[in-house]
Amino acid sequence: MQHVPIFNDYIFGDREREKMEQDGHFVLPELLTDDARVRLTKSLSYIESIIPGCKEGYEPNRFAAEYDSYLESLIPHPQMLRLARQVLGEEIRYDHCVSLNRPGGNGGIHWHSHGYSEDDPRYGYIRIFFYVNGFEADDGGLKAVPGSHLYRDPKIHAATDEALREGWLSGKNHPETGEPLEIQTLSVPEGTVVLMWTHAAHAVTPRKQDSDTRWTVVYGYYKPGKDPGERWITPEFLKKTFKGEEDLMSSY
Ligand SMILES: O=C(O)CCC(=O)C(=O)O
Ligand SMILES: [Fe+2]
Repeated sequence: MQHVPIFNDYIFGDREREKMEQDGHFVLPELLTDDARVRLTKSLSYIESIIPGCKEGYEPNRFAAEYDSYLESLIPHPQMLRLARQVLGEEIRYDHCVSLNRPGGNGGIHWHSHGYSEDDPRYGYIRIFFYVNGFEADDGGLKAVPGSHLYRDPKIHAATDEALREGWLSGKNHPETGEPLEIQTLSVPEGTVVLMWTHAAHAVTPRKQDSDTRWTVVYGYYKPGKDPGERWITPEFLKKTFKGEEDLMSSY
């Protein structure tokens, strides 16, 4: 199958990998091509339109790639897999594709982290966020805590920045630099891709009432070897095979 490019040129070498290891996330501004942004906006608008009245347990946002062939085509896209492998190494598995559209008035999401292989850092899991039309810090903006991922805590929770500072963050330092852990707010231009290790503490600020929809989709990939837990893939979709990438859907 012909793959239309989705990414502009970028560099992800030793220096970038080191920063990702140190911070827990890495921002690739304006990585998405104009063509990919247009197609993604169309696909994500479609997903959003079919949510009302959808089947419980098989929501279009949670199983986005199963409802839209363009979103599906990105799972084995060579540029997507190259990027995932630049972080995780050669052996990778697909975990989920979830739309994260946030219309005006959307409440964002509280501080949290996710899990995978808590006891063995050789196995990693990343989210690849496509912020199709970007965001401002105070308008559906992603926040993170550089270094928090190194604690490999899958159960970080806090309702506010204050609660996080007084709770989980309190007294914690970056294990490598020794600096106190601090909240970082991001603002990113359209077409930005953000990579994030699964144990990183992150949150999203509410979308302003009169803002347009923030179009976003996330793809999860991991290095196999541990139980990834529940994957948001139906048994039918799990049977899919992608040419040259026959292992991508298997769990281990
Ligand atoms: O909506 C976002 O930007 C982030 C959502 C999130 O926390 C996630 O997909 O894990
Ligand atoms: Fe999350």
